Amino acid sequence: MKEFFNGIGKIQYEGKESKNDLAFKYYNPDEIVNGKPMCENLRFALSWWHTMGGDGTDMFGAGTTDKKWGEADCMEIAKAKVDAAFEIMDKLSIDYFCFHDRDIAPEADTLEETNKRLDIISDYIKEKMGNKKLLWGTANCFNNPRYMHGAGTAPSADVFAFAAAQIKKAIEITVKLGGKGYVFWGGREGYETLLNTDMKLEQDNMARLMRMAVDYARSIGFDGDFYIEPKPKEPTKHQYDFDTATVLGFLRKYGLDKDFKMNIEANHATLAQHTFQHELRVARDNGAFGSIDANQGDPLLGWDTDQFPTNIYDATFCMYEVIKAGGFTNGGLNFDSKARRGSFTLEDIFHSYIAGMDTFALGYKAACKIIEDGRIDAFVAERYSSWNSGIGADIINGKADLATLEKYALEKGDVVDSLQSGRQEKLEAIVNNVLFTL
Ligand code: XUL
Ligand code: CO
Repeated sequence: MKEFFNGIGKIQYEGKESKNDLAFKYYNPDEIVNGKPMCENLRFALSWWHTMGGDGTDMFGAGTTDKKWGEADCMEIAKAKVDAAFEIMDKLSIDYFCFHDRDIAPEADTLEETNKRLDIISDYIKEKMGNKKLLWGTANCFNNPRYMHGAGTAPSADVFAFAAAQIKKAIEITVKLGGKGYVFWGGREGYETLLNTDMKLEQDNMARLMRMAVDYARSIGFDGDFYIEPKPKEPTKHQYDFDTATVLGFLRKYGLDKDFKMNIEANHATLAQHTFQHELRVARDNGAFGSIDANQGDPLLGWDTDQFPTNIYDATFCMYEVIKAGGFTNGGLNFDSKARRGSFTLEDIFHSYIAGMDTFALGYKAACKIIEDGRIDAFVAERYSSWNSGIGADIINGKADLATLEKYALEKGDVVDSLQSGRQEKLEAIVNNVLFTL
């Protein structure tokens, strides 16, 4: 078997004192934290599109990294890609992977031939998987020109039908490979101008497609989770899956809320002018937390840079939400991230993943320690303690109405004296204190 990354061995955990760039400083897959090995708490996944396909091409220039993997025809290249992907996963101790249909097998001239290619490559993946698992699969319904006006929200019924056929096949492959998740990300499901758009019909149709997908997947034995991955814009000016709150409204309107959870992506949250933690909190509070696309944007750029996550605070607050949501069930941390265009060598793949995995290992430990320390949670509980008894409990239990509250307020007089400081700076200092005594 050809080795693609000569000179790079299995990445070992060497601890925080290590100066070996090709070693984990914080991520120790077998270390028990919070009652489980770190690998089970974090469930890291490789993204096929960025890692195996992304060659650094951007709007202003050609690729900078050779990601061809093979020399012969396109199917030999697709197989070589599989070999290289599993070598990366083995060497980095990554247990899961995610893909779009078109990442694993290139589109042919006809749908029939494209599907044959998918059969061949998914058989090959199945053979090679060993102990690796598919976190989720999805269909790329945004790249081909036929989807220029959308797929499930296309004005053309023929395009909708084609997308449905593509999604059917992507679900079949996901099930065949034992995937526990299936993602809808609506890259072109939105509009550029309302002058040419029947927004209601488009959204009704998207819901129809999702219902068909759920019904079909369940009928062939898919017992995993469906996810919607919110993103407000890019490539489309306005995308219907704007953010988690918007998606929840959509799911409830169409009776899909029992079938879908969220796949929250950090850089999509920031594009929606939210924090990553905000999106996770909205999902958690609504029982809709599912999975994570881990990455980060650049605060000075307004687009989806998909950088590998290195911000410890963001990772900490993310993992705090994940722990409070009860941890991952079918979901995990998929690195929907790419090395910078200037980080063009194959070795940079390893540096990038090591940086991201170490960041989340640290973030996980920090989140556990914040919870164990208890000061933050205790402060929040105390801040809302007026709801536990007296008038607060009466309001919550439905025993109060406007008339009883008016009577209460008239008797009580002004309540400004009952206010307490929000202590934001104190709490931020507690977080720093916990982080830097890890
Ligand atoms: C695009 C994006 C996608 C989805 C899967 O911004 O995040 O790669 O994760 O289609
Ligand atoms: Co994503």
